[in-house]
Amino acid sequence: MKKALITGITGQDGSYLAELLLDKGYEVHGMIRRNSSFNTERIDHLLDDQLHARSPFVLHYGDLTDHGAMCRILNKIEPCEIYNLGAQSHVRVSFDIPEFTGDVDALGTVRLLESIRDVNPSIRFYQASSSELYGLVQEIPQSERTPFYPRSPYAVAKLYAYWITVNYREAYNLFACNGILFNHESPRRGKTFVTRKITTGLANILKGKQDQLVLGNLDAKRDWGFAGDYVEAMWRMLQLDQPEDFVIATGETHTVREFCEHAFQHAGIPLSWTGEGMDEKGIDSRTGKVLISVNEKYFRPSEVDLLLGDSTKACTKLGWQPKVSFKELVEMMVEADQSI
Ligand code: NDP
Ligand code: GDR
Repeated sequence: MKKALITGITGQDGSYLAELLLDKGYEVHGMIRRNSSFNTERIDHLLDDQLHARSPFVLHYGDLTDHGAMCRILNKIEPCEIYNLGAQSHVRVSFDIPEFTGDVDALGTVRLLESIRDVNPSIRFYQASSSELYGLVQEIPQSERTPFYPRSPYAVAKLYAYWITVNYREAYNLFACNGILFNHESPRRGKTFVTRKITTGLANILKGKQDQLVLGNLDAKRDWGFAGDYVEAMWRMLQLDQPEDFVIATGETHTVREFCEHAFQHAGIPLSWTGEGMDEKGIDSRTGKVLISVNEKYFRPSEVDLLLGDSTKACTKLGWQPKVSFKELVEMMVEADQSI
């Protein structure tokens, strides 16, 4: 039985990847952080499944800031694949806690790679790299050959993680791959990321629990896919004969405003817009009620305006393609939040 270790298993992607690997018959191990309250909400159903046991699913306390703990976990479980999904993953928050973000996202990656070198250099390694690496637009669409220009402490930390992964592949012959994943969302997306903020806000408005949704930059364009599709690409990368880096994206881009329009439309509210910049408002066209407004506190000191990925290489070499369209993704998230 193949054994995998996932860091960041309590996050959105960790939960989908754990399901995928268990379905493939893997023994799945996850590294979790000690928390003052429960943080296993996204994987509790897998822990419950243990009672009816399909494949073993085991959690271990550890942290990407703790090299000793990582070495102990690796020695104990002897995984053949490691998926490094753990990170301080919020771009806006990284401006407030840049040093911590660098410690976890950048140095955490080299700590894990060093543990692999120490414990077993034949372990295959997946690094959760990000389209945030592209930052300031150099080229559209963005592919594996597009130059990087990171625009946040998060992206700069992920840039280090990207290159240290490449370096360990070249210097020590490790089987180490970067997946340069564009934004991917789901009903399990953290509620402070814009898509889920919109769909939870909309559900609250419909239930009368919230009057308005307050957002930041409505003009930002993102290439949004479904997280369930994207974890399949991670797994495929580690099954290759040779380690390589891949862009994973849908090849479509939409503004935050378009995401709002489609979400509200799907809930039966036709939106129209008035005003500009900070004064822009999203209005219920039937009643004239203001449902969306803009507040500068959600703006970033430096923004990434446009992301649009070209995943031709993944299509050719991994046989990977996204299955869920933008419209289907928005509708899935709107419906899931309305049913809570
Ligand atoms: P989430 O924010 O949902 O999950 C992040 C995970 O990392 C959580 O399990 C969190 O644990 C864990 N974590 C945070 N700090 C540490 C630490 N110090 N040590 C160990 N674990 C830690 O992120 P996603 O699932 O959305 O993303 C997964 C990875 O992919 C991240 O690295 C992210 O940066 C990257 N990425 C995500 C994209 C996306 O669109 N979703 C696109 C491109 C890259 P806890 O639950 O305790 O907070
Ligand atoms: P992003 O995702 O920064 O792309 O990083 P996020 O959903 O936070 O922002 C997307 C865009 O929406 C704009 N925006 C807002 N964002 C948030 N969070 N809240 C708001 O109220 C709001 N209003 C407008 C943002 O300015 C931005 O332009 C995500 C994370 O998952 C990273 O870990 C990952 O690497 C990248 O995607 C790819």
